[in-house]
Amino acid sequence: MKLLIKNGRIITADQDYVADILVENEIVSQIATSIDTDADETIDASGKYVFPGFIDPHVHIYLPFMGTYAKDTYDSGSRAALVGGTTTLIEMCCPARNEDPIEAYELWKSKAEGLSACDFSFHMGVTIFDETTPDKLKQIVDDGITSFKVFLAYKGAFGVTDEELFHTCKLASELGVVVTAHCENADLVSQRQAELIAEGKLGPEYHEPSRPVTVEASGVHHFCTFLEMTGASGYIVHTSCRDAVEAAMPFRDRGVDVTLETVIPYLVLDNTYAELPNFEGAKYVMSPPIRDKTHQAFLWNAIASGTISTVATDHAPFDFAGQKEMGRPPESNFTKIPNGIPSVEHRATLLYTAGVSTGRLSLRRFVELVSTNAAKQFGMFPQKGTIQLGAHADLVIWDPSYRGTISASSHVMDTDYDGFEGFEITGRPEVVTCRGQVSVRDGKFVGSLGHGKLVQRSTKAE
Ligand code: DUC
Ligand code: ZN
Ligand code: ZN
Ligand code: ZN
Repeated sequence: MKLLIKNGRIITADQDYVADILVENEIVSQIATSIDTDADETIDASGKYVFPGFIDPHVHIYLPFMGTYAKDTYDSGSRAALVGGTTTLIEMCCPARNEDPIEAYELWKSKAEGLSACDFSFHMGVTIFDETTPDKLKQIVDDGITSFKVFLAYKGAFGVTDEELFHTCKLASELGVVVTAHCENADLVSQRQAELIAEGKLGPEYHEPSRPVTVEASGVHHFCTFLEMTGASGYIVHTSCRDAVEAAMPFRDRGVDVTLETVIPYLVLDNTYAELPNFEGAKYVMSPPIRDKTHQAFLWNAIASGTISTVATDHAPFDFAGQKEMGRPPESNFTKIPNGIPSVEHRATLLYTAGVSTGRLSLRRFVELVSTNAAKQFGMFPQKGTIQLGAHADLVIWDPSYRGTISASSHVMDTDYDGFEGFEITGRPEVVTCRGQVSVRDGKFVGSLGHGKLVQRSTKAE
């Protein structure tokens, strides 16, 4: 199969030029000003941008959580990802504390293999650490899973003790794998929740006050201290506020290898959504919570300057009916609202609309934030995250002239609401290829379920 893409404006983290791209056997085989060859398919990309396939390094697809299950499967989830230009997902594998890591890893993998239309990998959740853990984790790392995930929050479900955190970081440092971390002080959160409920504060608008910015900053400080003590490389997922980012800075200045992520909801939503009438605020409950607008402005500067390296989603989809509603007062309260906002489909279009179209981000920074930096951080570069000879032909042909409106009535994700309902977008992926397979055409999924493969990622040492 030979695919020829002509006259596109190719934009990578460090280059911006017009050329033709030839794709053969899943990889980019030629890039030149003008390629003339008999191709099976030729796509005219004049007036379009060609980006490397986007990578979402933080999603949840299979997720038993808060008494229910996240809504998407790899069927809906990978189709939604591809329509949004995302050709690779890194999912959090989140075993319960009594679950065997190898069995959990095999279970999570079985949900994706043979079903996912896009490529995928996992961060291996470490939710318990005993004497059998190192050997088991080594086996998983040998399968190309070169990052761990720890939760400082959600004690009892996934959260680790400090002793376990120490051993996890030690092992990661030894193996050259990255420790990704959800940083919120779990005990402070539960104490605050109990206080608010005792005061009769039950609605979704109390979710944010139950986990204020200082609680997140405390988690960041705590995690960074463990990185410093063990020499491990860390990646802090979903930083939501100035305080969390600033808590990491002194460690970075002292040479601790810590990278920061934010997620798209924090960049385009603010905490006024939590106050919507009729319990609609529940649609916007995720953790860490959506903050006020001053933090949003700070985050935009931090992604533009490079202080924050990646924009992911933390895609964790729950229906409003039957799932978010589990936390509806007066019978229930905000602590029972499943945490998460469906967003895997909209990350790049929202970032482009609110970032590139407004002049806040350059095209090349956009590519770094949605693709290249994640590929580098998680051992996939230059196979993924750029457009060059020999790289995977994961390509997004982007139409900057497209105008549209986000709606649950047209989205691909399997939820009954869309947190970005009515948002107008400028630009979208018109054609998307995943290892050479045309998977999106005219913005619609045309790929095949099961095409996606587990990505072989390298460690920091390799
Ligand atoms: N936060 C969420 O909002 N959902 C899933 C897990 C998490 O950390
Ligand atoms: Zn998290
Ligand atoms: Zn501390
Ligand atoms: Zn998450």
